[in-house]
Amino acid sequence: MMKILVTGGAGFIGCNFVRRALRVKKDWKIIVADALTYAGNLENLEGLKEKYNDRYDFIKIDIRDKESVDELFKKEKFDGVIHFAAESHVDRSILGPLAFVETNVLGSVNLLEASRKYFKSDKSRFLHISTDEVYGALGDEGFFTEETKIVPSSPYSASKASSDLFVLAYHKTYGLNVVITRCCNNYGPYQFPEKLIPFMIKRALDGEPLPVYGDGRNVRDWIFVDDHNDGTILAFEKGRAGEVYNLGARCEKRNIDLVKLLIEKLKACLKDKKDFKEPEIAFVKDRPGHDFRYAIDPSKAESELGFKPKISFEEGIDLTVKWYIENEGWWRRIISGEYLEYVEKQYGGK
Ligand code: NAD
Ligand code: TDX
Repeated sequence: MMKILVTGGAGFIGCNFVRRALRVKKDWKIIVADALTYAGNLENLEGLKEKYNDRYDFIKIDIRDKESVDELFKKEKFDGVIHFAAESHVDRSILGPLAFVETNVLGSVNLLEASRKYFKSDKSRFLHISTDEVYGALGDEGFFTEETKIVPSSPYSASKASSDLFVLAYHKTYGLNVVITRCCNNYGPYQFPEKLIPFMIKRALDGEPLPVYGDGRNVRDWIFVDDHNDGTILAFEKGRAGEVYNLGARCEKRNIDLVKLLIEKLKACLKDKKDFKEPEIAFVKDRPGHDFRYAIDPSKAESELGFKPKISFEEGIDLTVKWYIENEGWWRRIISGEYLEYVEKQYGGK
């Protein structure tokens, strides 16, 4: 049995990863380590202990706390770490960058230090989940490859880029067995309703206007979360030590087109509900430093790892819209006072 630590496993991508990995990797024991911040939710992992028993465990731990991290690594002797834990929302990083430095930089270095000292063997691997945002913005043309210069724009992406550099330094300096993946924008079930897709669905269901930043022409490259997670497993198992792999599904959309598509999908799903009214789109003040376009070239992951996304955008969006309609209780329960305060600060009651 391989003992794998999954940090941030109670968050959006992490919880989808844990469910998938427990199903397909029958020789893995997964220990989820998560601080349960506003974005982490134990409900996302419900039923796993009962179903997988001694192949699954959860431990509440803050990766900023070096002593607790050291203690965990000393005790468990991991065969691998898959590091999802992070502060992940760009707009929050603009309102308050420090939490991003503490978790994304310091927290990641705490994990690297513990891995270097207490990993079970030289074969134990540290997989760092990074983002295409470290490459900054593209114009109308071109794609991000693994050779693209790192020029992050936001405090969030600067903190992720910084942790990437530490991960690579631990490979060069200490010979730690590391791999980095950089994925494009994910969507799917369990995404916190602050990110574009679930935020717009929530607003539409609540009859509120949909705030599109700037002129809505910014482009994002989208991937269904399960496809990202299949790429994560491949990179963990087949990636070459010290290498970076871009993951993406070649699926660019302008924000405004995506928001209009979501309205159409919601209208189709809710056609029998008389109280659902078509929401208005409100063009609001642009995000400072808003990257114009992201577009991933995933050729290296395709050729070296055999990475191949399976879910089309049409299928993935249908599934996601349906999930948020059917799981209204889930997102209503996580919208706390803190969430309302954040929305007020970010959107000013609009
Ligand atoms: P998320 O915000 O939904 O979840 C983050 C998780 O990390 C939460 O469970 C939270 O409780 C936990 N966490 C935060 N601070 C912690 C701390 N100090 N100690 C322990 N746990 C802590 O994020 P997500 O969207 O699932 O993203 C997961 C990872 O994937 C992040 O590293 C992010 O940078 C990366 N990523 C995300 C996307 C995307 O589109 N969402 C795309 C590419 C890469
Ligand atoms: O209300 C909004 N209005 C709007 O126009 C929100 C929340 C977003 N947007 C725009 C900004 C972006 O161009 O939509 C696009 C997507 O925004 P987010 O969902 O905030 O994602 P993004 O900033 O692209 O970052 C995401 O992808 C890369 C994740 O949050 C990161 O964690 C990941 O690394």
